[in-house]
Amino acid sequence: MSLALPNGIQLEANSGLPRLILTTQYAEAEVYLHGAHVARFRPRGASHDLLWMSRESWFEPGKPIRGGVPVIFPWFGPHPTRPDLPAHGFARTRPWSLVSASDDGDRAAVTFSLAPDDDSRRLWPHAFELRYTVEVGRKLAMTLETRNLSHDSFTFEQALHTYFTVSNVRQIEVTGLEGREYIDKMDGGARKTQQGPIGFTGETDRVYLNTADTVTIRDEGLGRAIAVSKEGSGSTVVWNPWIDKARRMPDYGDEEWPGMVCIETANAGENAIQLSPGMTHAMKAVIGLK
Ligand code: TA6
Repeated sequence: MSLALPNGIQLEANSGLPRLILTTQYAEAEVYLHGAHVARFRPRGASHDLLWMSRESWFEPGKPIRGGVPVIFPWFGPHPTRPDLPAHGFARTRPWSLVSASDDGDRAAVTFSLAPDDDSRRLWPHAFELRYTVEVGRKLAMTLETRNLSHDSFTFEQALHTYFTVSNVRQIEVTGLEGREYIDKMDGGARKTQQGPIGFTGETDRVYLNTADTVTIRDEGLGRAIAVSKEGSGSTVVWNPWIDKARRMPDYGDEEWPGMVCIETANAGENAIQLSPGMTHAMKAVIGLK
C-alpha cells in the first residue's frame, strides 16, 4: 500500500488479512481491506465493542467475515434467479482499494473503492464504482456511494449488514419501527405491520420497508442503548438466527446466537435502487451509544 497513513491510522499486515486500526480520542475501530469490512467499533470507556464478531468467523480471501459490517451489493439475500451464486452479492468478498485516509484527532476516516473485475462482470454485467467512507469519532459513520458508469440504468440492492453485540437477545427491545410494514421471512414472506417494540422469541428475519427511521437497541443487560440512524436507505433488516440456524452455519458458533442482533441499513426488495447513467446514490448508516 503506497498511501501515507496519518498517525491515528495504522496498517496491520503482518498476519492474515490486512487491516487498518483507526484510533481517535473518542473511539477505536478496525477495518479490513477485504470487503472494506468494519470489524470493530468501540467507543472509549465502553464495556463491550458495539459490533459483534463470531469466534468462528473466516478471515480468508473469497469468504465473508461473520460479524461487524458486511457490505452487501448488488443483490440482497439469495440471487433472485441463480441459487448457485453467492448470497448477498460479491462486494463483501472482494479486496477493496484504499483511496484516502485522514485523521484530525477527533475523527479518523478512510475511503475505499471497488470497481468491476472479470469475475464480477460474469455475475453482474454493469459498469459501476463503489466508494465507501468509514468515519470514526464519537459515532461510527459509514457511507456507501454507488456510481453508474454505464450508458444504461441499472437496479441494485445493498445493505450495511451490521452485527451488534447484546447481552441476551431474549432480553433486549428494538424500537423505532412501530407501525412499519415488514416482510416476515419466517412466515413465508408474509407482509405484516409492526406492533410495538420488537422482542425476540425465536429465529427472526424481517425486512422492514419504506422506513427512514432511527432504530434503537435497548439493552438493559449491558446498561446501554445503541442508536442506528440512516440516510438514503428505505429498508431496515432485523435478524437473529436463533438455535437451529446458528447450528447450520459453519462460521457461527452454536452457542453464540444470544449475544448478537443484526440491524441492517439497506435498500432491498421493493426499495431496490434504480440508478440512471452517470448518477450516484449514497446510503449512510450512523451508529453510536445513546
Ligand atoms: O440479513 C438477514 C439474512 O438475509 C438472513 O436471511 C441470513 O441469511 C443472514 O442474512 C446471513 O446471511 P449470510 O449469507 O451472511 O450467511
